Amino acid sequence: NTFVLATHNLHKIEEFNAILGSLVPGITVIGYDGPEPIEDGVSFAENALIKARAAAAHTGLPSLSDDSGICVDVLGGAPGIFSARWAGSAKDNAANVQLLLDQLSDVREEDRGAHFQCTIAVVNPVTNEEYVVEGKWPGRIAREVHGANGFGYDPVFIPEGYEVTAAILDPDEKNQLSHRSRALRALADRLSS
Ligand code: ITT
Repeated sequence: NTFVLATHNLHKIEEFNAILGSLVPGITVIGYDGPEPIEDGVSFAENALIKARAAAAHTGLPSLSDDSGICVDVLGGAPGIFSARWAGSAKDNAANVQLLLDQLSDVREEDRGAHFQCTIAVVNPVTNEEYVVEGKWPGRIAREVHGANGFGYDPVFIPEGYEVTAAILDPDEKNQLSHRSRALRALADRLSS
């Protein structure tokens, strides 16, 4: 019941461990710092599979990956798979968030809808099994950054049913609601069936 988690994003590892611990007793997720493959897929699922296949090939162990991002309605689903590098090739989170706020500066309240998406790929090199599961978290984009918890676009994402950003929520609350927790619940169902 040991899986390699193919990510270089420490926030994802933290959230995986916090969520999975209670969901799938006995599962162990270990980090993987092998070479980063080129993510040239055109969808979350393709990129998630690229990362999990690379880790599986490198380690010979069952591997997981997380490809995620924020999809903004009025931008036709962008930044989407480009969320980590929205403002340029460096993964500069403050610049990414600022660019998104600037792009939406003239957009009215009712048109600021968005969702987070998380796609998790599972690649088992022993059984040759591969699949993806996904989770979405609906909400809208705030007018300015608020809050210090979480990571990425959390300071500008107001979850549906809330008036504060995901970065104001405490980590436990985010982990009950988030796209990542929804995808991990789908994974837990799959693993137990
Ligand atoms: P790995 O590829 O190494 O896993 P990464 O951060 O580059 O790390 P992605 O290509 O999947 O991963 O980009 C995901 C980006 O989407 C991430 O950098 C954030 O900007 C955003 N994102 C994903 N999940 C998020 C969350 O729960 N809260 C806020 N932002 C999130």
